[in-house]
Amino acid sequence: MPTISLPDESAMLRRDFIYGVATSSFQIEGAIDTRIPCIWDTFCAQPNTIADNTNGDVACEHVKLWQQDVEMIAGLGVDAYRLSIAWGRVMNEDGSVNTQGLAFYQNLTAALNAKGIKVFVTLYHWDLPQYLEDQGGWLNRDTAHAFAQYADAVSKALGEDVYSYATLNEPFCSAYLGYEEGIHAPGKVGQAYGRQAAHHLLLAHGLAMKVLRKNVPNSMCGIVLNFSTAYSATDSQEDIDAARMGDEYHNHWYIQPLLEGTYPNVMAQISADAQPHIAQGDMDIIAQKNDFIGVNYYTRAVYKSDGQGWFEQVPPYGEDLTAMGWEIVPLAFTKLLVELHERYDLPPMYITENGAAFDDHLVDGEVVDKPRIDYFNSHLRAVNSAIEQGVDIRGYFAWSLMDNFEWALGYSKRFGIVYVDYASQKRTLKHSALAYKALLNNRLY
Ligand code: IFM
Repeated sequence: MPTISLPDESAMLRRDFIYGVATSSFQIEGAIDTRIPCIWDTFCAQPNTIADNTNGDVACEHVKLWQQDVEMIAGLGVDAYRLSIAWGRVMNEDGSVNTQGLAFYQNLTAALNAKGIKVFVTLYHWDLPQYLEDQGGWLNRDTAHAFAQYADAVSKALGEDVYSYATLNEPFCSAYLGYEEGIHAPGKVGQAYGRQAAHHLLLAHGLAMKVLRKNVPNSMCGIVLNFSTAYSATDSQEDIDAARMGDEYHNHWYIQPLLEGTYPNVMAQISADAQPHIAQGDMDIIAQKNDFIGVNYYTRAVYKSDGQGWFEQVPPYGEDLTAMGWEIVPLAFTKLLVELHERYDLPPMYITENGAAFDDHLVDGEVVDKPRIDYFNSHLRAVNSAIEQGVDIRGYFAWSLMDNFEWALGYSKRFGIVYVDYASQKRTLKHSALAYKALLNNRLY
């Protein structure tokens, strides 16, 4: 079986480098009857939104099978598990706390800690309660305040049993895919929507950070951002400018306000009516100190000029693609991390997601997923290379622990290192899980 290996003497072979696996609530939990509806329930119920017409009603039945899943996670030998909390499982519409829902996460956290597994919680991985969307969702500033109340309830209940709290997962996806392109819930389309949603998400992060600082001063608190390293399609000045704009619009739009309290220059190229309304003091709230930044990386983005002073993305080319059609470019991962390090005064970073979907098949009880092992091998080495160049990276989470609901693509794409047979809910460790486990067990010092 192919292996995952790192150079001898790599800092990533030290025991203090944290390895984990990651999931999110809507993608695995199921048990829709024990939480209030969220925007993804509504979105899935609309025609032509999800490739295979599925939804999150059952998913991986994790709410039912969580104890078995904890055993499986522990069996992998990971140091940490990154999960997200379903807002609508712990808060009721009237603002009161759903104690049963909270108890689910308290029990989960306790079980993980009892096995020596650090718990990395993400408070918002896209499942906004529908009643908040009915009041404007992320276009309504009040949602940011509601998020801070929710963060207060969760952090008071779970406290410092949680090693790390991330406020948001990938605000780019919530804002751009959900409110600007409309291919994710809630399916709104418009640049002004996308930009305003992004601003309120960042504001929500800042407001929640203040709450977390008070409630859990010893947990590591921060945010998780996704990046696709920006490349120019050609050496022409127009395309180089386009790549810079694409980079600012999709990547730096989220990190620059957090670390420097300003939006990137590309803001000036957006029409005035699409620019977000920014209230006095917002940028200071957004630019709270973070204990860490989580980086999610999957692929790069290649840009060219649209001929009118703006950018457009070139579809992925070449043969080295995942089942998502995403280019496999580990060098772009190193480039991203080193450039972030050179550009910003960064807190420590965790790679909070990295992985790939491939066309997996369960044959005679085995899933031989060599391409995924190769992906992990090359991308872990890319992280190692960034560390060698001075980037402070403290951990790595494989996306994902198990196959799950891949948003607009439903269950048609499999990202797990564990195969899920959705009919029986049987989990089977893929070869990539065995290779990951072997790497973790072989750490020397
Ligand atoms: O499945 C998603 C996850 O929810 C967020 N980051 C990207 C993954 C793969 O698309």
